[in-house]
Amino acid sequence: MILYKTEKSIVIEQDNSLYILENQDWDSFVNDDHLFGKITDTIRTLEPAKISKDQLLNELHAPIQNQEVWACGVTYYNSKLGREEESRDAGGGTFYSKVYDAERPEIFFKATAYRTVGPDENVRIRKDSAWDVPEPELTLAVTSSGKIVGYTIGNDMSSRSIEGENPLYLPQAKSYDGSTAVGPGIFVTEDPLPAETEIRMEILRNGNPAYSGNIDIDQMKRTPKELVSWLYRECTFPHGCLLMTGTGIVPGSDFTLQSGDEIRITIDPIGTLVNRVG
Ligand code: DO4
Ligand code: MG
Repeated sequence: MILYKTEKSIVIEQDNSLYILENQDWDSFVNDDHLFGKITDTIRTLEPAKISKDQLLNELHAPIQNQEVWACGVTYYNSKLGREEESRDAGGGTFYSKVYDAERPEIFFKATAYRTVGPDENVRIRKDSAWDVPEPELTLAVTSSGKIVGYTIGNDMSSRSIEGENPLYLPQAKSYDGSTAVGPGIFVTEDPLPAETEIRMEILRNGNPAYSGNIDIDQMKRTPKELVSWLYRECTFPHGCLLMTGTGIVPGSDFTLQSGDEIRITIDPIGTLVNRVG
């Protein structure tokens, strides 16, 4: 089942039917260790809504309210290679292979809802950056207690020129207005996603394919639970959080995003997150 957020309601999609919950607070609804069971019980009491999926898709907001977005880095071999390449001249190359092999993962603060956009909204590239990419990432919906109750799609927009100039510039490369996209909804399940779950990204420029890539989540070096346990060691999350699990899709060094590019990230069964570069 998938949970969507609109301006005034929460919408549940289950077996091709949509159910609308009015007057529900997103934070308290989602931050529940028994979310799957709660939704199952709730839709038993409701009639399917008479709106189409297309209508719903036009009204979607990012599935976030007071949650913080955190992100993990260098969790895929491709990301280690990409980071080593971009920071070679700056002498940062060895940090990335060390963190790839270390017990402690790289985890960084990415955004609040204020810097996050939802489906069909514009992401941004920084004006002081020359080399920019989207990072398509499986994103975990985690409760206050540290339980993973669902999955969404995240785009960890990144400035490779700023990150490559000096690893200490990471927060500026990663966190700025419009640097984060999540959605379209939260796929709620009690089971881990299958290992062969695929992340696909397509970038369209003037309607033509400019880049495409894909990776299976079993190429991730760490498990979602492991990443959550590191994040929750010394941080509490009163409303739960969203945790991006890192990218395994790294366009070649000749690729940089341009204004107007359309970024399409698909993870079945979550859906497709579409954003344009503003
Ligand atoms: O170390 C830089 C960030 C890497 C990252 O965001 C990723 O691997 O997804
Ligand atoms: Mg990333």
